[in-house]
Amino acid sequence: MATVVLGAQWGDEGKGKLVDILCDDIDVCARCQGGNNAGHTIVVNGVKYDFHMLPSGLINDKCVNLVGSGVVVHTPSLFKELETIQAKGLNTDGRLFVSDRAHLVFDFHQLVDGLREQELSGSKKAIGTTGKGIGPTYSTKATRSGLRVHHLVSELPGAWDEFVKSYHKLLESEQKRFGGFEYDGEAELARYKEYAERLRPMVIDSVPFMAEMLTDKSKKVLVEGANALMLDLDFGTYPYVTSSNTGIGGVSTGLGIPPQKIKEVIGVVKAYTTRVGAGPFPTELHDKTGEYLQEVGAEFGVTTGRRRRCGWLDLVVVKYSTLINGYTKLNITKLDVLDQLPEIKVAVAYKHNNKTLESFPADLSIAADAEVQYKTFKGWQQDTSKCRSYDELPSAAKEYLTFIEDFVKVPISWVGVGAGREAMLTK
Ligand code: 2SA
Ligand code: GDP
Ligand code: MG
Repeated sequence: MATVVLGAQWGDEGKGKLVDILCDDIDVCARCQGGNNAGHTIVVNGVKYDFHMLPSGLINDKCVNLVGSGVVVHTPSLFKELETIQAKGLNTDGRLFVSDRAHLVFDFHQLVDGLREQELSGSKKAIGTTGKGIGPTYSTKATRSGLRVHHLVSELPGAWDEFVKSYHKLLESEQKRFGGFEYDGEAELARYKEYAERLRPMVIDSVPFMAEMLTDKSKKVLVEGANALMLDLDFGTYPYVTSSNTGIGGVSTGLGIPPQKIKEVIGVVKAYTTRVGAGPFPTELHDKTGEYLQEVGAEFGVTTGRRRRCGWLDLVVVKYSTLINGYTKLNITKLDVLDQLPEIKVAVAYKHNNKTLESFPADLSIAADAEVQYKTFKGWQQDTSKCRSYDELPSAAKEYLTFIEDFVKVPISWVGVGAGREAMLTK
Protein backbone atom coordinates (compact mmCIF):
# COMPACT_ATOMS: atom_id res chain seq x y z
CA MET A 1 0.00 0.00 0.00
CA ALA A 2 1.10 3.57 -0.63
CA THR A 3 1.33 6.71 1.48
CA VAL A 4 1.17 9.95 -0.44
CA VAL A 5 2.64 13.30 0.65
CA LEU A 6 1.11 16.33 -1.09
CA GLY A 7 1.44 20.10 -0.79
CA ALA A 8 -1.83 21.73 0.28
CA GLN A 9 -1.05 25.35 -0.69
CA TRP A 10 1.19 26.90 -3.38
CA GLY A 11 4.25 24.78 -2.67
CA ASP A 12 7.30 24.89 -0.41
CA GLU A 13 5.30 23.75 2.59
CA GLY A 14 8.19 21.52 3.67
CA LYS A 15 7.17 18.27 1.96
CA GLY A 16 10.79 17.16 1.56
CA LYS A 17 11.39 17.18 5.30
CA LEU A 18 8.37 14.96 6.05
CA VAL A 19 9.26 12.62 3.17
CA ASP A 20 12.78 12.26 4.55
CA ILE A 21 11.48 11.44 8.04
CA LEU A 22 8.94 8.90 6.76
CA CYS A 23 11.52 7.26 4.49
CA ASP A 24 13.19 5.83 7.57
CA ASP A 25 10.57 3.11 7.28
CA ILE A 26 9.91 3.09 3.52
CA ASP A 27 11.12 0.72 0.80
CA VAL A 28 10.28 2.77 -2.29
CA CYS A 29 10.02 6.55 -2.64
CA ALA A 30 8.51 7.66 -5.96
CA ARG A 31 8.00 10.98 -7.72
CA CYS A 32 4.94 11.10 -9.99
CA GLN A 33 4.93 14.55 -11.63
CA GLY A 34 6.85 17.75 -12.21
CA GLY A 35 10.53 17.89 -12.96
CA ASN A 36 13.49 19.90 -11.74
CA ASN A 37 11.22 22.91 -11.14
CA ALA A 38 10.65 21.44 -7.67
CA GLY A 39 12.91 22.28 -4.76
CA HIS A 40 12.85 20.24 -1.57
CA THR A 41 15.34 21.23 1.09
CA ILE A 42 16.20 18.68 3.76
CA VAL A 43 18.52 19.26 6.67
CA VAL A 44 20.13 16.22 8.30
CA ASN A 45 22.62 16.70 11.12
CA GLY A 46 23.28 20.23 9.91
CA VAL A 47 23.94 19.10 6.29
CA LYS A 48 21.60 20.68 3.76
CA TYR A 49 20.41 18.74 0.71
CA ASP A 50 18.46 20.38 -2.13
CA PHE A 51 16.43 17.95 -4.21
CA HIS A 52 14.91 19.06 -7.51
CA MET A 53 14.05 16.14 -9.74
CA LEU A 54 15.28 13.25 -7.64
CA PRO A 55 13.10 11.72 -4.92
CA SER A 56 14.03 12.79 -1.38
CA GLY A 57 14.13 9.13 -0.30
CA LEU A 58 17.70 8.99 -1.64
CA ILE A 59 18.91 10.33 1.71
CA ASN A 60 17.92 7.09 3.41
CA ASP A 61 20.39 4.41 2.32
CA LYS A 62 17.82 1.60 2.52
CA CYS A 63 15.27 3.34 0.32
CA VAL A 64 14.90 2.64 -3.40
CA ASN A 65 13.78 5.63 -5.49
CA LEU A 66 11.73 5.99 -8.64
CA VAL A 67 11.35 8.85 -11.08
CA GLY A 68 7.87 7.96 -12.32
CA SER A 69 6.35 8.10 -15.79
CA GLY A 70 4.56 11.38 -15.08
CA VAL A 71 7.82 13.20 -14.35
CA VAL A 72 9.56 15.22 -17.06
CA VAL A 73 13.28 14.51 -17.04
CA HIS A 74 16.02 16.95 -17.98
CA THR A 75 18.77 14.35 -18.23
CA PRO A 76 21.80 16.65 -17.71
CA SER A 77 20.18 18.05 -14.55
CA LEU A 78 19.44 14.54 -13.29
CA PHE A 79 23.12 13.60 -13.49
CA LYS A 80 24.23 16.94 -12.02
CA GLU A 81 21.87 16.49 -9.07
CA LEU A 82 23.08 12.94 -8.53
CA GLU A 83 26.71 14.12 -8.53
CA THR A 84 25.89 16.89 -6.04
CA ILE A 85 24.29 14.57 -3.51
CA GLN A 86 26.99 11.91 -4.04
CA ALA A 87 29.60 14.59 -3.27
CA LYS A 88 27.82 15.07 0.07
CA GLY A 89 28.42 11.42 0.84
CA LEU A 90 25.23 9.71 -0.29
CA ASN A 91 25.68 6.34 -1.94
CA THR A 92 22.98 6.12 -4.59
CA ASP A 93 24.24 2.96 -6.33
CA GLY A 94 21.39 0.71 -7.43
CA ARG A 95 18.83 2.89 -5.63
CA LEU A 96 17.61 5.11 -8.44
CA PHE A 97 15.24 3.98 -11.19
CA VAL A 98 13.71 6.03 -13.98
CA SER A 99 10.49 5.08 -15.75
CA ASP A 100 10.87 4.30 -19.45
CA ARG A 101 7.64 6.25 -20.09
CA ALA A 102 8.87 9.55 -18.59
CA HIS A 103 9.20 12.39 -21.10
CA LEU A 104 12.51 14.08 -21.87
CA VAL A 105 13.07 17.80 -21.33
CA PHE A 106 15.57 19.15 -23.86
CA ASP A 107 17.50 22.40 -23.50
CA PHE A 108 15.32 23.90 -26.25
CA HIS A 109 12.24 23.27 -24.09
CA GLN A 110 13.89 25.52 -21.49
CA LEU A 111 14.62 28.12 -24.14
CA VAL A 112 10.99 27.98 -25.29
CA ASP A 113 9.90 28.38 -21.63
CA GLY A 114 11.68 31.76 -21.64
CA LEU A 115 10.28 32.72 -25.05
CA ARG A 116 6.73 31.94 -23.95
CA GLU A 117 7.19 34.03 -20.83
CA GLN A 118 8.51 36.90 -22.97
CA GLU A 119 5.43 36.69 -25.18
CA LEU A 120 3.15 36.76 -22.14
CA SER A 121 5.00 39.59 -20.46
CA GLY A 122 3.91 41.79 -23.40
CA SER A 123 0.38 41.43 -22.05
CA LYS A 124 1.69 41.53 -18.44
CA LYS A 125 0.50 37.97 -17.94
CA ALA A 126 3.78 36.11 -17.53
CA ILE A 127 3.38 33.10 -15.24
CA GLY A 128 6.72 33.49 -13.47
CA THR A 129 7.85 29.97 -14.32
CA THR A 130 11.08 28.47 -13.06
CA GLY A 131 12.39 28.43 -16.66
CA LYS A 132 13.10 24.70 -16.46
CA GLY A 133 11.12 23.81 -19.60
CA ILE A 134 8.32 22.13 -17.67
CA GLY A 135 5.34 23.71 -19.52
CA PRO A 136 6.85 23.26 -23.01
CA THR A 137 7.67 19.59 -22.30
CA TYR A 138 4.19 18.75 -21.01
CA SER A 139 2.88 20.63 -24.08
CA THR A 140 4.83 18.45 -26.50
CA LYS A 141 3.71 15.41 -24.49
CA ALA A 142 0.09 16.47 -25.02
CA THR A 143 0.60 17.15 -28.73
CA ARG A 144 2.10 13.66 -29.01
CA SER A 145 5.39 14.89 -30.42
CA GLY A 146 7.51 14.45 -27.28
CA LEU A 147 10.33 11.96 -26.78
CA ARG A 148 10.38 9.53 -23.90
CA VAL A 149 13.15 7.82 -21.96
CA HIS A 150 12.64 4.52 -23.81
CA HIS A 151 13.21 6.30 -27.12
CA LEU A 152 16.60 7.44 -25.82
CA VAL A 153 17.84 4.19 -24.32
CA SER A 154 16.43 1.71 -26.83
CA GLU A 155 18.93 -0.82 -28.20
CA LEU A 156 16.65 -2.04 -30.98
CA PRO A 157 18.16 -1.81 -34.48
CA GLY A 158 17.76 1.70 -35.95
CA ALA A 159 16.48 3.14 -32.63
CA TRP A 160 19.10 5.90 -32.41
CA ASP A 161 18.42 7.03 -36.01
CA GLU A 162 14.72 7.14 -35.18
CA PHE A 163 15.49 9.18 -32.04
CA VAL A 164 17.55 11.67 -34.09
CA LYS A 165 14.76 12.00 -36.66
CA SER A 166 12.07 12.62 -34.03
CA TYR A 167 14.35 15.03 -32.16
CA HIS A 168 14.85 17.16 -35.30
CA LYS A 169 11.13 17.13 -36.04
CA LEU A 170 10.35 18.28 -32.52
CA LEU A 171 13.03 20.99 -32.54
CA GLU A 172 11.94 22.26 -35.96
CA SER A 173 8.32 22.54 -34.89
CA GLU A 174 9.36 24.63 -31.87
CA GLN A 175 11.64 26.78 -34.04
CA LYS A 176 8.79 27.37 -36.48
CA ARG A 177 6.45 28.42 -33.68
CA PHE A 178 8.98 30.70 -31.97
CA GLY A 179 10.48 32.73 -34.81
CA GLY A 180 13.21 30.34 -35.95
CA PHE A 181 15.55 30.71 -32.96
CA GLU A 182 19.16 29.60 -33.45
CA TYR A 183 19.91 26.24 -31.86
CA ASP A 184 22.71 23.70 -32.06
CA GLY A 185 20.69 20.49 -32.15
CA GLU A 186 23.66 18.38 -33.31
CA ALA A 187 25.67 19.33 -30.21
CA GLU A 188 22.75 18.42 -27.95
CA LEU A 189 22.29 15.08 -29.72
CA ALA A 190 25.99 14.29 -29.27
CA ARG A 191 25.58 14.84 -25.52
CA TYR A 192 22.48 12.65 -25.48
CA LYS A 193 24.36 9.79 -27.10
CA GLU A 194 26.51 9.72 -23.95
CA TYR A 195 23.59 10.26 -21.57
CA ALA A 196 21.85 7.26 -23.13
CA GLU A 197 24.65 4.96 -21.95
CA ARG A 198 24.64 6.43 -18.44
CA LEU A 199 20.88 6.41 -18.10
CA ARG A 200 20.16 2.93 -19.50
CA PRO A 201 21.06 0.96 -16.33
CA MET A 202 18.54 2.99 -14.32
CA VAL A 203 15.63 2.62 -16.72
CA ILE A 204 12.79 0.26 -15.88
CA ASP A 205 9.21 -0.44 -16.82
CA SER A 206 7.81 1.03 -13.62
CA VAL A 207 4.32 -0.44 -14.03
CA PRO A 208 5.13 -4.06 -13.00
CA PHE A 209 7.70 -2.70 -10.52
CA MET A 210 5.13 -0.58 -8.68
CA ALA A 211 2.49 -3.32 -8.92
CA GLU A 212 4.86 -5.75 -7.22
CA MET A 213 5.84 -3.26 -4.52
CA LEU A 214 2.18 -2.48 -3.81
CA THR A 215 1.17 -6.13 -3.65
CA ASP A 216 4.06 -7.37 -1.50
CA LYS A 217 2.80 -6.96 2.08
CA SER A 218 6.34 -6.51 3.37
CA LYS A 219 6.97 -3.41 1.20
CA LYS A 220 6.06 0.18 1.98
CA VAL A 221 5.71 2.75 -0.78
CA LEU A 222 5.75 6.51 -0.42
CA VAL A 223 4.79 8.95 -3.16
CA GLU A 224 6.45 12.34 -2.93
CA GLY A 225 4.33 15.12 -4.43
CA ALA A 226 6.05 18.14 -5.93
CA ASN A 227 4.69 21.70 -6.19
CA ALA A 228 1.19 21.76 -4.62
CA LEU A 229 -2.57 21.66 -5.18
CA MET A 230 -2.99 25.38 -5.95
CA LEU A 231 -0.47 24.90 -8.79
CA ASP A 232 -2.41 21.91 -10.21
CA LEU A 233 -3.10 22.27 -13.92
CA ASP A 234 -6.82 21.53 -13.44
CA PHE A 235 -7.60 22.69 -9.91
CA GLY A 236 -5.03 25.40 -9.24
CA THR A 237 -5.22 29.11 -10.03
CA TYR A 238 -5.16 28.53 -13.80
CA PRO A 239 -3.32 29.81 -15.82
CA TYR A 240 -0.93 30.65 -12.94
CA VAL A 241 -0.13 27.00 -12.34
CA THR A 242 2.44 24.43 -13.32
CA SER A 243 1.71 22.03 -16.17
CA SER A 244 1.14 18.79 -14.27
CA ASN A 245 -1.47 17.41 -11.89
CA THR A 246 0.05 18.15 -8.54
CA GLY A 247 -2.99 16.82 -6.68
CA ILE A 248 -4.01 13.25 -5.95
CA GLY A 249 -4.94 12.61 -9.62
CA GLY A 250 -1.28 12.97 -10.61
CA VAL A 251 -0.38 10.05 -8.34
CA SER A 252 -2.36 7.56 -10.41
CA THR A 253 -1.62 9.05 -13.83
CA GLY A 254 2.04 9.63 -13.04
CA LEU A 255 2.81 6.22 -11.60
CA GLY A 256 0.18 3.94 -13.08
CA ILE A 257 -1.14 2.80 -9.72
CA PRO A 258 -4.78 2.06 -8.88
CA PRO A 259 -6.35 4.50 -6.38
CA GLN A 260 -7.40 1.71 -4.00
CA LYS A 261 -3.70 1.05 -3.33
CA ILE A 262 -3.44 4.46 -1.66
CA LYS A 263 -3.82 4.09 2.08
CA GLU A 264 -2.81 7.46 3.47
CA VAL A 265 -2.79 10.95 1.92
CA ILE A 266 -0.83 13.43 4.00
CA GLY A 267 -1.42 17.12 3.35
CA VAL A 268 1.52 19.36 4.18
CA VAL A 269 0.38 22.82 5.31
CA LYS A 270 2.68 25.69 6.14
CA ALA A 271 1.48 27.64 9.22
CA TYR A 272 1.23 30.69 6.92
CA THR A 273 1.13 30.93 3.12
CA THR A 274 3.77 31.54 0.47
CA ARG A 275 3.71 31.67 -3.28
CA VAL A 276 6.50 32.07 -5.81
CA GLY A 277 5.63 33.31 -9.29
CA ALA A 278 2.62 35.34 -10.43
CA GLY A 279 -1.07 34.78 -9.76
CA PRO A 280 -3.74 35.51 -7.15
CA PHE A 281 -2.90 35.25 -3.46
CA PRO A 282 -5.87 36.53 -1.41
CA THR A 283 -4.08 36.60 1.98
CA GLU A 284 -0.82 38.12 0.72
CA LEU A 285 0.73 40.71 3.02
CA HIS A 286 2.50 43.74 1.56
CA ASP A 287 3.51 45.10 4.94
CA LYS A 288 6.01 44.57 7.75
CA THR A 289 4.36 41.26 8.74
CA GLY A 290 4.85 39.99 5.19
CA GLU A 291 8.53 41.00 5.37
CA TYR A 292 8.82 39.32 8.78
CA LEU A 293 7.47 36.01 7.39
CA GLN A 294 9.78 36.23 4.37
CA GLU A 295 12.86 36.92 6.48
CA VAL A 296 12.23 34.69 9.49
CA GLY A 297 10.90 31.90 7.26
CA ALA A 298 13.90 32.34 4.88
CA GLU A 299 11.41 32.26 2.03
CA PHE A 300 13.55 32.05 -1.09
CA GLY A 301 12.98 29.66 -4.02
CA VAL A 302 15.21 26.57 -3.80
CA THR A 303 15.48 26.32 -7.58
CA THR A 304 15.52 29.93 -8.74
CA GLY A 305 16.44 31.86 -5.57
CA ARG A 306 13.38 34.11 -6.05
CA ARG A 307 11.84 35.78 -3.00
CA ARG A 308 8.62 34.04 -2.08
CA ARG A 309 5.50 36.14 -1.57
CA CYS A 310 4.14 35.71 1.97
CA GLY A 311 0.79 36.03 3.74
CA TRP A 312 -1.51 34.62 6.40
CA LEU A 313 -2.65 31.01 6.46
CA ASP A 314 -5.65 30.62 4.17
CA LEU A 315 -8.00 27.91 5.34
CA VAL A 316 -10.30 28.48 2.34
CA VAL A 317 -7.38 27.19 0.26
CA VAL A 318 -6.57 24.33 2.63
CA LYS A 319 -10.19 23.22 2.78
CA TYR A 320 -10.50 23.37 -1.02
CA SER A 321 -7.34 21.29 -1.41
CA THR A 322 -8.70 18.81 1.18
CA LEU A 323 -11.87 18.35 -0.89
CA ILE A 324 -9.76 17.33 -3.88
CA ASN A 325 -6.91 15.41 -2.28
CA GLY A 326 -8.82 13.75 0.58
CA TYR A 327 -6.14 14.16 3.24
CA THR A 328 -6.22 11.60 6.00
CA LYS A 329 -3.59 13.44 8.08
CA LEU A 330 -1.96 16.86 8.13
CA ASN A 331 1.57 18.03 8.80
CA ILE A 332 1.64 21.68 9.89
CA THR A 333 5.10 23.09 9.19
CA LYS A 334 7.11 26.16 10.15
CA LEU A 335 5.02 26.94 13.23
CA ASP A 336 8.21 28.37 14.77
CA VAL A 337 8.23 31.15 12.15
CA LEU A 338 5.13 32.65 13.83
CA ASP A 339 6.74 32.64 17.29
CA GLN A 340 7.35 36.38 17.68
CA LEU A 341 4.13 37.73 16.19
CA PRO A 342 1.81 39.50 18.67
CA GLU A 343 -1.22 38.65 16.55
CA ILE A 344 -1.85 35.92 13.98
CA LYS A 345 -4.63 35.86 11.40
CA VAL A 346 -6.22 33.01 9.49
CA ALA A 347 -8.53 33.36 6.49
CA VAL A 348 -11.80 31.51 7.09
CA ALA A 349 -14.04 32.74 4.24
CA TYR A 350 -14.14 34.86 1.09
CA LYS A 351 -17.00 37.27 0.42
CA HIS A 352 -17.89 38.54 -3.03
CA ASN A 353 -20.76 40.93 -3.76
CA ASN A 354 -21.79 40.49 -0.10
CA LYS A 355 -22.14 36.74 -0.52
CA THR A 356 -19.88 34.17 1.11
CA LEU A 357 -18.26 32.01 -1.54
CA GLU A 358 -18.82 28.30 -1.26
CA SER A 359 -15.24 27.40 -2.11
CA PHE A 360 -12.12 28.74 -3.84
CA PRO A 361 -13.46 30.24 -7.10
CA ALA A 362 -12.41 29.18 -10.61
CA ASP A 363 -12.65 32.77 -11.85
CA LEU A 364 -9.48 34.57 -10.82
CA SER A 365 -11.14 37.99 -11.01
CA ILE A 366 -13.53 36.83 -8.26
CA ALA A 367 -10.57 35.59 -6.20
CA ALA A 368 -8.82 38.94 -6.71
CA ASP A 369 -11.87 41.02 -5.72
CA ALA A 370 -13.01 38.80 -2.86
CA GLU A 371 -13.05 40.26 0.61
CA VAL A 372 -11.15 37.92 2.91
CA GLN A 373 -12.71 37.22 6.33
CA TYR A 374 -10.17 36.51 9.07
CA LYS A 375 -10.14 35.01 12.51
CA THR A 376 -7.52 36.63 14.74
CA PHE A 377 -5.45 34.76 17.32
CA LYS A 378 -3.26 36.17 20.04
CA GLY A 379 0.36 35.22 19.34
CA TRP A 380 2.23 33.00 21.81
CA GLN A 381 5.46 35.05 21.58
CA GLN A 382 7.57 32.18 22.86
CA ASP A 383 10.29 30.14 21.21
CA THR A 384 8.79 26.85 19.97
CA SER A 385 11.90 25.76 18.05
CA LYS A 386 13.30 23.92 21.08
CA CYS A 387 10.07 22.02 21.75
CA ARG A 388 10.50 18.29 21.25
CA SER A 389 6.98 17.13 22.04
CA TYR A 390 3.53 18.45 21.18
CA ASP A 391 2.72 18.89 24.86
CA GLU A 392 5.59 21.35 25.28
CA LEU A 393 3.99 23.82 22.84
CA PRO A 394 2.53 27.01 24.36
CA SER A 395 -1.23 26.76 24.86
CA ALA A 396 -1.89 29.61 22.38
CA ALA A 397 0.01 27.63 19.71
CA LYS A 398 -2.06 24.54 20.50
CA GLU A 399 -5.22 26.64 20.18
CA TYR A 400 -4.10 27.76 16.71
CA LEU A 401 -3.44 24.15 15.67
CA THR A 402 -6.72 22.87 17.10
CA PHE A 403 -8.59 25.55 15.18
CA ILE A 404 -6.99 24.38 11.91
CA GLU A 405 -7.80 20.75 12.70
CA ASP A 406 -11.45 21.54 13.50
CA PHE A 407 -11.89 23.79 10.48
CA VAL A 408 -10.39 21.38 7.95
CA LYS A 409 -11.72 18.29 9.74
CA VAL A 410 -8.50 16.36 9.28
CA PRO A 411 -6.27 15.37 12.20
CA ILE A 412 -2.84 16.95 12.56
CA SER A 413 -0.24 14.22 13.04
CA TRP A 414 2.98 16.23 12.81
CA VAL A 415 4.02 19.80 13.61
CA GLY A 416 7.28 21.27 12.31
CA VAL A 417 9.17 23.73 14.52
CA GLY A 418 12.50 23.88 12.67
CA ALA A 419 14.25 22.68 9.52
CA GLY A 420 16.05 19.68 11.07
CA ARG A 421 14.72 16.14 11.42
CA GLU A 422 14.65 16.53 15.20
CA ALA A 423 12.30 19.52 14.94
CA MET A 424 9.23 17.50 14.03
CA LEU A 425 6.67 16.95 16.77
CA THR A 426 4.31 14.02 16.53
CA LYS A 427 0.81 14.36 17.86
P1 2SA B 1 6.83 25.96 -13.89
O1 2SA B 1 8.31 26.26 -13.94
O2 2SA B 1 6.21 25.94 -15.26
O3 2SA B 1 6.47 24.77 -13.09
O4 2SA B 1 6.18 27.25 -13.16
C1 2SA B 1 4.78 27.43 -13.12
C2 2SA B 1 4.34 27.97 -11.77
O5 2SA B 1 4.62 26.98 -10.75
C3 2SA B 1 5.41 27.56 -9.74
N1 2SA B 1 6.37 26.59 -9.20
C4 2SA B 1 6.73 26.57 -7.93
N2 2SA B 1 6.22 27.18 -6.83
C5 2SA B 1 6.85 26.94 -5.66
N3 2SA B 1 8.00 26.18 -5.53
C6 2SA B 1 8.51 25.57 -6.62
N4 2SA B 1 9.75 25.01 -6.56
C7 2SA B 1 10.91 25.89 -6.27
C8 2SA B 1 11.14 25.99 -4.77
C9 2SA B 1 10.66 27.25 -6.95
C10 2SA B 1 11.80 28.24 -7.08
O6 2SA B 1 11.04 24.96 -4.10
O7 2SA B 1 11.38 27.07 -4.24
O8 2SA B 1 12.95 28.01 -6.73
O9 2SA B 1 11.50 29.34 -7.62
C11 2SA B 1 7.85 25.69 -7.86
N5 2SA B 1 8.07 25.16 -9.09
C12 2SA B 1 7.14 25.72 -9.91
C13 2SA B 1 6.15 28.70 -10.45
O10 2SA B 1 6.66 29.66 -9.53
C14 2SA B 1 5.07 29.25 -11.36
O11 2SA B 1 4.21 30.05 -10.60
P1 GDP C 1 8.99 21.65 -0.23
O1 GDP C 1 9.16 22.12 -1.64
O2 GDP C 1 7.56 21.53 0.17
O3 GDP C 1 9.78 20.40 0.08
O4 GDP C 1 9.60 22.81 0.71
P2 GDP C 1 10.95 23.61 0.48
O5 GDP C 1 12.10 22.76 0.81
O6 GDP C 1 10.95 24.30 -0.85
O7 GDP C 1 10.77 24.79 1.54
C1 GDP C 1 10.62 24.54 2.89
C2 GDP C 1 11.78 25.21 3.64
O8 GDP C 1 11.48 25.30 5.02
C3 GDP C 1 13.08 24.42 3.57
O9 GDP C 1 14.15 25.31 3.57
C4 GDP C 1 13.06 23.57 4.84
O10 GDP C 1 14.37 23.25 5.30
C5 GDP C 1 12.40 24.52 5.80
N1 GDP C 1 11.55 23.87 6.83
C6 GDP C 1 10.79 22.74 6.73
N2 GDP C 1 10.07 22.55 7.84
C7 GDP C 1 10.36 23.58 8.67
C8 GDP C 1 9.89 23.98 9.96
O11 GDP C 1 9.05 23.34 10.58
N3 GDP C 1 10.43 25.14 10.47
C9 GDP C 1 11.34 25.89 9.82
N4 GDP C 1 11.78 27.00 10.38
N5 GDP C 1 11.80 25.55 8.59
C10 GDP C 1 11.31 24.44 8.03
MG1 MG D 1 10.00 23.69 -2.69
